[in-house]
Amino acid sequence: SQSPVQLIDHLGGEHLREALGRDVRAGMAATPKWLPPKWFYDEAGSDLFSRITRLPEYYPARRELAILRRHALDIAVRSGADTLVELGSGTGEKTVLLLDALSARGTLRAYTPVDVDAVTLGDAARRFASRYRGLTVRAICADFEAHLPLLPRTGRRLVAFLGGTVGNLVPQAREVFLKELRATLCPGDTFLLGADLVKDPGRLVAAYDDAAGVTAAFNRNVLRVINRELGARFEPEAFEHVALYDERREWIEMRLRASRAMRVPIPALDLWVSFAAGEEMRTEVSAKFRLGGLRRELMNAGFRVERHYTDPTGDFTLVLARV
Ligand code: AVJ
Repeated sequence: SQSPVQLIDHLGGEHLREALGRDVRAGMAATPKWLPPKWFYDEAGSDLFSRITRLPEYYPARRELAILRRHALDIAVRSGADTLVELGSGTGEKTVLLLDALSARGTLRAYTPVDVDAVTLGDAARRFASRYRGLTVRAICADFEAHLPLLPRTGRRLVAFLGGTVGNLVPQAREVFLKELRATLCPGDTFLLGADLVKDPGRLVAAYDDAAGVTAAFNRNVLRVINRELGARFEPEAFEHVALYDERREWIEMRLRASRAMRVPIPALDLWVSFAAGEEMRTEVSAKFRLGGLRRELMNAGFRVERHYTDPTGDFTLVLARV
């Protein structure tokens, strides 16, 4: 017997196209140009990201899984949650570990995955509904920067934000996000945050510039999304993948570099965008953290940090916090 699956779509109809259009218009008018990383994740982009998580250079996914394998039960016990809310849930590879732990405790009732990619979200929702008998799956297609106040407030919740995705937010946006999230939580709710830690720049850059070129394809995918949704005519192959580590700001930046001068039409925005040869636009920031700084950011947003779990190599950390 299949458990109930509910799909709530905050990015349906014209919403996605409008939000993308606003971001592209703002980003293409800026100097340097930029695009927000959330638009990597259509179905193809989600698949490419899954492939990234299996690359030898991309250590964060493996480290986080190792931490969860070891500590998911402790997290489940401390949270006491009956509802898992997962921001940026993707294909849900690590979700299983949390759901298994919560279900072993006998408290699990509901899973609320939240993701911008409706296809991947629907697949994951159905998969989890058939795997866990009696689990209510409430899948929410939404942008966690825009739609936090719309998340359901039922149950005692463990909100998980894994993979280091918090690093996609620059410090100012992170502060806003953490405060907003804190405001949506109730006494008894817990927050589990995964963050990639500062380390040797060589390893960091390799993780974002893999030998097989999967990250390069992922990076260029944002141009395909814009072509499809806004009728633009970017030539993805005319842009080179760039990954660099900014040592001062302690973040990875991914960029797309125009290999020659170009003018690109974006009909839905009634816009032509010019690129000089060699011009770079920023497509992602992936911030790397230090434990002290992360704790401070959480405390500053009104969280109480209960525990942190770091893998033996010190590459990655999960922080469990309460309101
Ligand atoms: C999904 C945001 C955690 O920043 O490491 C992987 C995305 N970008 N390779 C990250 C990503 C390039 C990833 N997050």
